[in-house]
Amino acid sequence: MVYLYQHTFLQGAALTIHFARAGLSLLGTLSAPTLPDFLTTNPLPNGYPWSTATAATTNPYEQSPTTGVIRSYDFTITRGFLAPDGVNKSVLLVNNQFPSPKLEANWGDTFQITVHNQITGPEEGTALHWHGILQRQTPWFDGVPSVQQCPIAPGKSLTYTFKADLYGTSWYHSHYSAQYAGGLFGPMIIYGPKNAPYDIDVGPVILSDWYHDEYFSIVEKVVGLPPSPPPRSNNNLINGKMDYDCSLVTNGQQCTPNAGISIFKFTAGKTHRLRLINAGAEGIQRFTIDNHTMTVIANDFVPVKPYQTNVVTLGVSDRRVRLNQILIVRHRLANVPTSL
Ligand SMILES: [Cu+2]
Repeated sequence: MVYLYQHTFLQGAALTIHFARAGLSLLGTLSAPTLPDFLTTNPLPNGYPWSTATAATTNPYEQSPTTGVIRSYDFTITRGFLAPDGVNKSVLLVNNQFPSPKLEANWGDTFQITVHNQITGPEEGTALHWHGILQRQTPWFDGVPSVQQCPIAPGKSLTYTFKADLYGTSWYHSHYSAQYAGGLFGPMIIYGPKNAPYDIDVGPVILSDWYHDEYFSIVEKVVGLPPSPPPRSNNNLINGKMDYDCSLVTNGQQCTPNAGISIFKFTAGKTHRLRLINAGAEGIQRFTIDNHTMTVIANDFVPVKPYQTNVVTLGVSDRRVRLNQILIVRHRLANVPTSL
């Protein structure tokens, strides 16, 4: 279990960002864009992509609008070397990024995501799972290999087409082996009706445990004979970044100290929405902000009656597959606005 108590929150002032690690996404930097209320490159009947539907009058699990708008993405998955916390290691990248790129749509749009498997050194199959999506009309695009699809073979491609039938914050990840513990995950934001007011959408805050060993060696240990419990993670990343004490590296891995932590910009007096995601393989996360109370407004893809708390617990283990897919679990998400 991993607990999280480290945050850096800055108000306004310009800062030097002291990491320059090609391949890391803009998430957790001052260049990360805030998010809109919804995407506007599409029809807006009655002022909204979803017309007159509201959180109070619609159960998205029973009905969703159909906008007819296609959101196309092109993903190329490769291996690369990256040092998210200063420790250089092999990771899986989408379009050369870690965490993988953000997916965005309005409620009722259709995602169309073409995935190219260019994983080499070694080659592996892959498949992407769109966490929380109902896939009512497209169960074959749920992305679990050997259940709904064959893995995408090395050098091959597959286009996933499915409706953004729920709204809120979620994520996607590889469902093949333990590839997502090797970095193959990214945020998925579906804009929908608000059930609580806020001023600024800060966007994804991805919490993830992090292993310096290769994911395949972890799988080998956990499913080997005799099986051993999952190893403890080495670190805990926020938006794919964290510092690490290089004196703890004993296996010869390259380590650069003070790699740099994620930075978020807040405006005093405004209410901010944080989209918390536990994208970890094993660790439960507890999220707090020193001296602040947060209001939880949604859990997974479900808007909830807002309630206040000073700690949000995000589990990864609602369901766990322990056959040949250790570290493949279901994950809880939360959307948290907080006033600063
Ligand atoms: Cu998932």
